Formats: sequence, C-alpha cells, structure tokens
Amino acid sequence: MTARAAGSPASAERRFPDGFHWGVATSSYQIEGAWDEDGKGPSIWDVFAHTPGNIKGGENGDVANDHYHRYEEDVALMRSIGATAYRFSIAWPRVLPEGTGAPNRKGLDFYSRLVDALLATGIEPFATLYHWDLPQALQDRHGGWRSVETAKAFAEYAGLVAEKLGDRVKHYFTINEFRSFVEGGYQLVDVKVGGRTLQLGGAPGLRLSDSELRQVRHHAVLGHGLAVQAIRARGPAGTKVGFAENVRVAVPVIDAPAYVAAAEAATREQNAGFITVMLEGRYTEGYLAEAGGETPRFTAEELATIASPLDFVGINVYRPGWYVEPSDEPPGYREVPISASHPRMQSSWHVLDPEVMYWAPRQVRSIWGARSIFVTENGCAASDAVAGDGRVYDTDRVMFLRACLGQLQRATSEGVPVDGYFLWSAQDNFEWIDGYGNRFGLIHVDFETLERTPKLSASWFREAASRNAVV
Ligand code: PNW
Repeated sequence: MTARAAGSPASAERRFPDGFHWGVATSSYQIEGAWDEDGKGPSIWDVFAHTPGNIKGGENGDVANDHYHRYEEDVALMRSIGATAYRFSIAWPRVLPEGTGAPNRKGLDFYSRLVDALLATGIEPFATLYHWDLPQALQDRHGGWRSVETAKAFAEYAGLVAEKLGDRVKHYFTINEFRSFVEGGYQLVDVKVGGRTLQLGGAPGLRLSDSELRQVRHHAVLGHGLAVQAIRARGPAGTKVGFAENVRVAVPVIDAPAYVAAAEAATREQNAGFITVMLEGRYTEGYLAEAGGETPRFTAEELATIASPLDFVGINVYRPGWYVEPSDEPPGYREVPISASHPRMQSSWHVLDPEVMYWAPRQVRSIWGARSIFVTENGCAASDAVAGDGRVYDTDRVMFLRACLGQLQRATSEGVPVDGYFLWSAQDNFEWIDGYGNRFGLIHVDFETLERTPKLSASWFREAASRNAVV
C-alpha cells in the first residue's frame, strides 16, 4: 500500500477521457440585451416579452446581462473559471433583420468579435444557430415554423453564418431544444396553481391543435436537415454540425436487462417527432398510428434530408423524462408515476435524479449508435444570493454538479463516447417566462448593477476542469 499525502486527491480519480471539453453555455436572447441596436430586427421573444402578462414580473430581455456590450469581460470571466469551450447562440434577427435577404454587417461583426475574443483566450467556440429567437418578420410573413418557408429561410441563414464565421467556428448546433419551443410556443398550456391559472410556454404563444403541432415539428426537423446541408455546402471542409435536443429519457426503475430494454423502447418512442426521426429518417409506427393519418405530411425526400448525417449528437440533460418498468402489454413498457415527495431542484419542473446523466448518453449510443455525443446543457436553478462577505454559497448546485458529472464519468468509463459537457449557464440570465428569478449561473449577476460574482460552484467547476475529473 502506498501512503497518500494528506489533502492530495484520491488516487482513484474519476477522470474523463483526454481532450474532454469543459464548456459553459448561454443563449442570445437570455444574455445579450441590445434588443434593437445596430440594425437588429425584432424577434418573436422581443414581441412576446413586451406583451403584458406573458413574463413573471413583467420582465424582458431588452437589457438582460448587457453581454452585447460586456462580452470582453464575460470571456475573461469564463476563462477565469476554467472553461475550455463556450456554447453561445447567434440571434438570427441580428444577422438577418427580416429573416431573409440582406445581412446586417454590424450584427455579424458582433459575433466575429466575440469569436476572436474567445480564441485569443483559448476557449473553443461552439455556435448554436437557433435558440428560439425567430425573426418576427418570419412569424408575420409565414406563421413561423407553421410554414416550410421558415425551414428554408433557416437553411439560408445557417449557410450564411457558416460562410462568414467558418474560418474560426468549427462546431455548430443547428437548433436548441426542438421540443421546448415547438410544444411550448405553439401549444401554450394552462396550469392551475393554487386557484390561479398560469400559462406555460413561450413565444410565439399560439394554441394549435395536436394535428397542426405535428406539422410544426416536421418543419422544425426539416429546417435542421436543410441547415446541415447548407452548412456543409457553404462552410469550410471539416466544419462539424449536430443538434442540441432536450432528449426525454426514460429511466429504468431497476438496472436489470428487462427494465433497460423497456426504457430504451420508451425513449425511442417518446422522442419520435424529434431525435428519433432525425437519427433514423422515419417516423415510428407508434407516432404515425397516434397521428391517425392527417399530419405530418411529408415526402421520402424530406425524411432523407431530416436524417442528413451528423458529426455529433447534442443532448440537454436536466431531469428524468419519466420512470418505466417492463410490461407484458404493448408497447412493452409502462410509465411509473413520480412520487410527490421526490426530490427537486428550484425550477418547478426540475425533478432531481443525477442518474439520468448516465442513462441519457448511454441510450443515445445504444438506441442510435451515436459515435460522438456532447452534453449541450445541464445545470440547475438555485436561490443564490450574495452573502455579507461578498461570496455566493450555492452548495446545492455544487452537490448537483458533482452528482451529475459523477454519472457522466461513469458513462465515459464504460466507453460511451461523450466528448464534452456544457454547463447551463455561464451566468445567471433571463429564464424565459420565469424572468430573472430563476438563477442557473456559475456566475451571479446583480440585475440592478449588472455586477458579476463567481459562485462557489464556479470554484468547483474550475477544479474539475483543470483536473479533467469529478472532484
Ligand atoms: C433549457 N424541462 O430549457 C433551455 O435550452 C435554456 O434556454 C434554459 O434557460 C434552460 O434549459 C433552463 O431552463 C429547458 O422542463 C426547459 O425539463 C424545460 C426543461 C428543461 C430545459
């Protein structure tokens, strides 16, 4: 037995593979501000947030973190907390104010300067092309993703960005969370909480039928496929592309073969309109049977486009989709209800189970044979506040990250090909309809003064990134 010096790391360090990316993530509308500066056109989120009653406290992203003007400070902060990669999104209406047509040079310049600042400090840029802020012009002209015209416009825009930034940005995610913006934006739901009715969802705030919704989903995945082709056609050779989807993962209640198989079948079916069709090029029989023939309307050629080959699969992983057990009845699995006392994190939807971070990438490989996977988001909201000594003690987030990354490391140690992890989020920011109350950042932001303060979790992240291990 060899003795260890007191305080030195355990010899059996839970390390990640060499070259693993330690990233942080944000999105344009949630941090940039400058909503109508330098020729930017309005997005559906500008319009939605400016409509009274849509956002908690009447808040909006007009200023947000003012990242548009403070990006240099923010890049330096990311560096100081040990990030080696940064996933940011590009605001489509900043680049193309009308959605199509003549590019806005000042908008493109902003992203060009951001990318230069990242590369100068040794942070690899990963750009998301659509994180929900559709140009309002396309909503007005075509009804947004209700029309195939928006899918075609998206490909135009994606190709343009790959052409302009492709000399420096080598990794693109087409669309962030198809499920969230389609289900939330095109089919608002009412939830009764304590006698009050809350609207859950987001821009553009429509209430379509299930049948119409299936067509919107189809246009979204088609837009992804067309964008992949446009990026390959117009970006430099070697440009890499994938999507970033909030995969709904069925977690087996028991780690036994019949449960694991039931969970895989459930995950494949429950993602039929999104990941499954993008990776398989077909809608499942279950999905089409449920649809009853009316929608989605599609051609074989469209399915081939939707399933254009990808370089990696990006998954946002926050919570278990649901728990399942095997069943003798079709479809061979049964959902197990989540108990009322199940632990949660601060967001109303955030059921806690770190093991989903093991099952999600494992299933993406076992169901679809993915050869490169990125966790494009993971994190939690917490009731962070600056203490009297000026520090932010987010012990719950430290616990959450250690547990989740422990499960991710378990997956990589079994050979699941995960090439990087992006923590949501680099900074506290505008959390959609929840406004600024739900803080997800490693860096605290005072939304009065816009002062940034790294939290305890940022120290944890820096240590983990520098050791490439769970700490
Ligand atoms: C993601 N859920 O949304 C988005 O990509 C981010 O913009 C957002 O700020 C972040 O996660 C935190 O909410 C989600 O219900 C929305 O499990 C809903 C869920 C997960 C993520």
